[in-house]
Amino acid sequence: MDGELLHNPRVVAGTMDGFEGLSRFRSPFLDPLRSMLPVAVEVEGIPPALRPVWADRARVRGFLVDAGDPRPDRLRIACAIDRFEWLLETDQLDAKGGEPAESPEFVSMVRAAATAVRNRFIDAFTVPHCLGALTMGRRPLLMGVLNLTPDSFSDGGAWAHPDRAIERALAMVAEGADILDIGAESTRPGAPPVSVEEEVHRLEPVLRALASRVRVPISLDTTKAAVADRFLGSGVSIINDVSGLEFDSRMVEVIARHRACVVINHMRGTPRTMQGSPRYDDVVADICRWLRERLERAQRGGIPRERVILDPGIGFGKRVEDNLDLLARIGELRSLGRPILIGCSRKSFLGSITGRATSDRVHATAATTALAALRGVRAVRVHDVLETADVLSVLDAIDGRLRE
Ligand code: HH2
Repeated sequence: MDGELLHNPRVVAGTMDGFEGLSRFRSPFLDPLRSMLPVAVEVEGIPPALRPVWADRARVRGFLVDAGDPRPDRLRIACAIDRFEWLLETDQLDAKGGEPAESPEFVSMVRAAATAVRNRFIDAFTVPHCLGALTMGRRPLLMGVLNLTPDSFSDGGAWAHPDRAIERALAMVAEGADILDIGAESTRPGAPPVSVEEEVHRLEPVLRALASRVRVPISLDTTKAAVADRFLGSGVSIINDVSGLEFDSRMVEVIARHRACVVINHMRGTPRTMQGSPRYDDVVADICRWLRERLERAQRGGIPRERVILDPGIGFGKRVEDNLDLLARIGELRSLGRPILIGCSRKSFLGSITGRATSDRVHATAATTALAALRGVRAVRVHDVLETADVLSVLDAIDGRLRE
């Protein structure tokens, strides 16, 4: 098996912790000072009986090693960023005159860890979609939510009439949305499914009107290949599939054929079942592994990885503490080497913390937006566009001082 899939490497600690977005260092591979700083990578899939042997081999190779994790297949290895990079660029782990050869499995693990470090420091992405490309950098893109549903958890019914929906879409663009995310089936816990015909019926007038009227890319929040196929190419250029390409076996083919961009979102079960006692071993590691597998599957199905955005699915089959762990450790997902998008907007875990109703969670959402921006998330999906644009503008202005 491919080393990255087997070892699920994640950069877990180092120079990037805390409010790293305001670090004065630029890309470590351009900035020699930063490249000397240490990072730690956690890997899984270590044969338990070999863990002490691999730990010793890693120490000989100049790594700091923590082999004390109670989970016997895990290891943490740390060294300077530039040494990880050097290991990728050279064949220094392969046998050299006199040195004992490392086992291919060990080499594969170290290479996987080094790839995670390289991925972790990607500063900007260009993500092609059907009608152009998204530029995703230090200032996260703002994805404005438009639900054409009677039953969405926070704005159900508000934009169900096409005229109101179109007005709201244009207002969101004026307020600073970089992408519009339009959906016609609620994914709130317990939501009943909607037929293809009903979904198309809700979307048709709004997407037809917006296709020629908005300059920003339109993302379609759907899990149905038939709905995606119907609207890709007529204004829609991104598919936001909250099921992570799970629900409809034709979805990958449709996205690949249209050369669309896709948001792969993590969900456990279905909206009807997802909140039934969700449990994870290690929520961040588990979701990182899940996203890695879906990314691989998408690539095998003909969607180039350059067109994939990954989302841990805040609130989709997660307890409050799972959502908080994901946010606290969101930077680990950057080890996947793809832009991360998150959607915390008005969600119930914010209500659990603040005690506020859905319509009164704009400040709570803003806190998650600020955290996401500082931890290197590349897009935020929100209902309150104007307020979020202000949060991002202030952060960007401060960050800009470091670039001068
Ligand atoms: N959250 C919702 C819907 N779609 N897509 C992505 N990629 N990430 C998310 O976190 C996400 C999403 C749920 O929010 P909302 O659309 O407001 O509610 P509903 O699903 O009830 O329409």
